[in-house]
This record gives sequence, structure tokens and C-alpha cells, in this order.
Amino acid sequence: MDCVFCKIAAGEIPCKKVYEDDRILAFCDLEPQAPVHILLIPKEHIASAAEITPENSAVVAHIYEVAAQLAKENKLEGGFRIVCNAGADGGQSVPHLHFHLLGGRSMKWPPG
Ligand code: IU
Repeated sequence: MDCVFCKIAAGEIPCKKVYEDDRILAFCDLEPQAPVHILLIPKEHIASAAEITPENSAVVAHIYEVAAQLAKENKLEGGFRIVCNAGADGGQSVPHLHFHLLGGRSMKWPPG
């Protein structure tokens, strides 16, 4: 499958890895939008949040557990944001489910 995040998960494209286990990978975003900007992805190809089902949703809970751990490691005691863009109107540019962990600055609402 021609998916850039599948290739990153398989180690075929390099990344700045911050966490990995058998199910997920976390790495620094190439174009950081905050002092801490980490992407967390399932290794299994799931195209977007629209494709989450009872069969594959356990990995999403695991991603949130690891995101909380990474927030602690990055000393984001003041808060952080987890974003999952889905589909064209949601602003998703890479069609492999991913969660942005953003922190280190004050966030605004609503997002653009
Ligand atoms: P989005 O939610 O699909 O828009 O987020 C995709 C993110 O993936 C975006 O922040 C890119 O900077 C980031 N990214 C990356 O870190 N490495 C890559 O090889 C590619 C995109 I392609």
C-alpha cells in the first residue's frame, strides 16, 4: 500500500521516533505547530477516524494512554491538546489515522 505513514511505521521512511511498541508509533511532526508536536499512529492502516470500528478501536485507547505518558515526559503540566483531523473538511492531509499531541504554548479555540 502506498501510504507514507505505513512506510514510516515499517521503518522504510525515517522519522524522529519518540515511542514505539508492537501496536503504535509516535514521532515528531516534520512541520511542528507548537514547541511539542508529536504524531501518534497505529501501525495497522486505518484510513481515518471515520474508519474506527468496534474491531479496531482498542488501539485508539492505547494511543491516548501513550499520549498522556508523552505529555508527562514533555512536562506539559499546564495542558496540551490532542487533535485528530478526519477527511477533507476536517483538514486531514495524510490518509492514515493519526493524533497530534500539541503542547508547550497556549492553545486557542475555536481552531481554524
Ligand atoms: P493532518 O492532520 O493530516 O493534516 O496532519 C498530517 C501531519 O503529518 C502534518 O502535521 C504534517 O506536518 C505531518 N507529516 C509528517 O510529520 N511527516 C510526513 O512525512 C508527512 C506529514 I507526508
